[in-house]
Order: sequence, then structure tokens, then C-alpha cells
Amino acid sequence: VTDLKATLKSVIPARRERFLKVKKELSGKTFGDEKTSIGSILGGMRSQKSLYWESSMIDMDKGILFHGKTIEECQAELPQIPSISGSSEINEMVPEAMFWFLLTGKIPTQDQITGLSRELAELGELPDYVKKTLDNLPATLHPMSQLSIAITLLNNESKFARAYEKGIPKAEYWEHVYDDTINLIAKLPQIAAKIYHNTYKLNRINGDKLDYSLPGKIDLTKDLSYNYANMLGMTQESANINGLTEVQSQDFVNLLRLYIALHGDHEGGNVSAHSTHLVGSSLADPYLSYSAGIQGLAGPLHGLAAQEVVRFVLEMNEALTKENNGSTQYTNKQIKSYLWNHLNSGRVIPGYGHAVLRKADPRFDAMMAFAAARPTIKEQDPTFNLVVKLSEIVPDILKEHGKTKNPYPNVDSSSGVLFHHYGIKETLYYTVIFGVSRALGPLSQLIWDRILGLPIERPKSVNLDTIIKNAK
Ligand code: AMX
Repeated sequence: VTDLKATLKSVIPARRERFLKVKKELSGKTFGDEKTSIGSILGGMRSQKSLYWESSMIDMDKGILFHGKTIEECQAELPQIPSISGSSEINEMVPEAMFWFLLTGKIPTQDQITGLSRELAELGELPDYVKKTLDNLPATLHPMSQLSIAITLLNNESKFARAYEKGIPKAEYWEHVYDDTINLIAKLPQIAAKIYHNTYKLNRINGDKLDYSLPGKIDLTKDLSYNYANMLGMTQESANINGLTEVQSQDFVNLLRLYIALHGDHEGGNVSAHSTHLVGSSLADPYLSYSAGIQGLAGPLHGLAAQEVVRFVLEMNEALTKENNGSTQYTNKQIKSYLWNHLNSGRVIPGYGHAVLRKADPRFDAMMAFAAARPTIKEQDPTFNLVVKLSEIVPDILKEHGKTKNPYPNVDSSSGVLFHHYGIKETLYYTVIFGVSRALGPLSQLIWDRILGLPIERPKSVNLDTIIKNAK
């Protein structure tokens, strides 16, 4: 045993005090003759323009714009896949179309989307070694860790890594990165379905033997979201594990379509996109790059908020019901007091706030519009109604709390509760669905990074002495 930790502990107070003093006094100044503010260097580079990203940009007021188009415009213009049985009239934009648009800037035709869905379905089956590795992971391992492990393993398949090893001209990099990207996007649904099955639904057969086979298969004639739902066992054609009606299971597929298309890209500075881009800049292949993005998505201030929101709502419901002697008819006053206690204990309210946006996230609005178009959700689901109620109460509380720059709901406020509604109650799984989606934007940018020959990223770091010396 060394006294390293004790030594560290002893130097913390003075270093922390000096850091906070410099942050307070010099944040408004710039570093030498550069435009960079010291506040930005010490404050997570918030909103500093220092990254190139083509496919999407966040407008502080309008929210995400994909190649300049709002979510509503994308929903109106991107082709949709007609409902499976033809009985549901509500179709959603599909991830295949969003990926095509993000990558090329062009709106695909229906035929092009059908072709891409087919190509992805044909590549969707995982190699045995990935299946076996997933089957051997402990069920206690967080689903996001399982996801990053499976994606990293696929690096064994990388055409880019093989070609690079052999030696290829720079101009050819992108073609291999493209092939790896398509292969990875195609395989994500089966990885994600296996994680769900292995972690939560694995059945014991013949005593100790476990049945690792998925409750549904890839259908080559169907789109990525349908196949994902099928492998999760949530369609009529698969095991229908949650006993959904035909309309409900079609709605669930449409929810996946909307969710995956919508969460695919959120410009380049968010943690998952930036990590993918940064690691990819070292010419690590798309599997390694995106697995780094997944590690970032697994942080509670980023993608993990998707799981935290529903947990927060359920815990609040439980605590207030208990306070009310078993009655769920608690008052807004009780909700407010619960929220204040939570804030006063130094915790954030998950699903609220944003680093860049300064209004309610339009992705939140789009998910809410999905729910509004299906009135039974509101009629039958108390958890959903609680989320809606919170979205009316929390902004005022956060304004009064006075810290957060954006007191409005972000995307994670609405998504988890909809998965919950269709019977995916395992909250820790929600960020995995986010991980299936987030590949679309960062990987299409990665292809462009190689097309354009972007260099390795290497910003300059500076210590506190240098900052003080150069403050202007
Ligand atoms: N509840 C309580 N306090 C909050 C808050 C919230 N929802 N959002 C921000 N604050 C606090 C911050 O912790 C910070 O406090 P500090 O000065 O004591 O450190 C202060 O308000 C200022 O923060 P900010 O500039 O408004 O936000 P940020 O850019 O530093 O962080 C975010 C943005 C999203 C991490 C933050 O709003 C947050 O923690 N939200 C809750 C978690 C969440 O929903 N994350 C999901 C984001 C969307 C996504 O990436 N999937």
C-alpha cells in the first residue's frame, strides 16, 4: 500500500481553490491573441466553433437541422415505409432514409430505400464469435458495455483495417470506411436484440441449458426497424413477448423508425459524435471509432439520461404514492416539493437542460406528437401522463433554481417512457436503442472525413500557469 491517494488528497484543496479563482476571474478574457476565451478552455469548450460537421447543425432556437431541414420537413419529405399489414395509416420516416440523406444531402426515392433496407438485412446476421462472446458476458454487465464490446469485436471484420495494413492510397480510404459503416449499421439491430434477450429474457430449458436463440429473425424483405422489433420479439410474426395487439406492434415498429431516424445525428460536438470523430481521426476503423462513441453515449449526462428519466419518474411515483398512503392522487405541490428536495441534494433533473439548445428540444416535441396521434397512450398510461405533467412543472422550478441555461425538456424526457409504454420496462436498455441510432450521423461524417482527408485531431492543451500568463 502506498500513500499516493493520501498525498493526492493533500494537494487537492489548494489546486482546486486556484482553479476556481482563475475560472471566476479570467473566464471572460481571451488566451493571448487567440479568439479562444479562457472560459471556454476551462468550461468544456461550450459552443466554441472548432469542429467541421456537414450533416446537421443545431440552431439554438429551431433545434436540430439535418442539411438545413427541420424535423417536420424531414418527416414530410423523406420516404416512409408503408405499414406492414396496410391497416395503420400512420407511417414514420425511416432510419435508412435519414442515413441516405445525412450521407449524401439528397432525398432518396422509395426504391432506393427499399434497396438499402435489403442490403442492410442481408448483412444483418452476426458472426458466430460475436454471438458467442455476447452469450458469455455476465447478465449483470450494463447493456451499454455489452454494446461497446460487440462493436469493438467487429473490428475483426474491418475492410478498412485490412486494406490499410496492405497499403492503400489515401484516396481509397473512404470506400473501405463506407463498406465497414454499412456492415456495422446492418449488424447493430441484432447486437442490440441479443443484448436485450440475453440480459432480460433468457430462458432455461432442460434444466441448466439456456436458450440463446432470438425470439424472431431477420426478414430480408423488411426494413431495419421492423427487423429490430422482430428480433426483440415485439412483432406479431415473432414471439410477441409483450402480447401487443397488431396495431400496437405496428406502432412500436413506427416508434423505432421515428426514434432511430431522429436520434441519428445532433451535430458534431456532443460526446458520442465527437468521440467517434476524434478516434476516427487516428484512422482507427469505424468499429473502433463508433465503439468509442458508444462509451461516451453511456455517460449519464449524455445518452444514459434516456434510462435515468423513466427511473426518476418511477421513483418519484413510488415515493409520493407512499407519502399518500398508497394513493396515486398526489398533488402538484407534492411533486414540486419532491423536485426541490432532489435539486437541493445536488442532483440534476434528468431529461432537462441542454448544452447548446435554448428551448424545448424539437425531438421531444416530435416524440410527443407520436404519442398524441395515439390517444390510447394518454388514456391508459399513468407513467406517460406523469412525464407530461413534469414537462409542465419542471421548467418553472429550474428557472427559479436559477442555474441551468435551458430549463426545458430535452429528447430523453420523452423517449424512454414510450418504450416503457410498449412493454420494454428494463430502463437500463434504453440507451442501447439510442446506440443503434447514433451510428447514422457520426459514421456518415466519418466517411466524409476520409473522403476529404481530414487530419488527425490534435488540439493544444495548456496548464494554469500558461493561462494566467497569457490572459488578455
Ligand atoms: N437539473 C439541475 N441542474 C441542472 C440541470 C438539470 N436538468 N441542467 C443543468 N443544470 C445545472 C448544471 O449542473 C450546472 O450547474 P453547476 O454550475 O453547479 O455545474 C448549471 O445548471 C449550468 O449548466 P448549463 O450550462 O445549463 O448546462 P451544461 O451545458 O453544463 O450541461 C446538460 C448540459 C445536458 C449536461 C445538463 O443540462 C444536465 O445535466 N441535464 C440533465 C441530464 C440530461 O438530461 N442529459 C441529457 C442531455 C441530452 C443528451 O445528450 N442525450
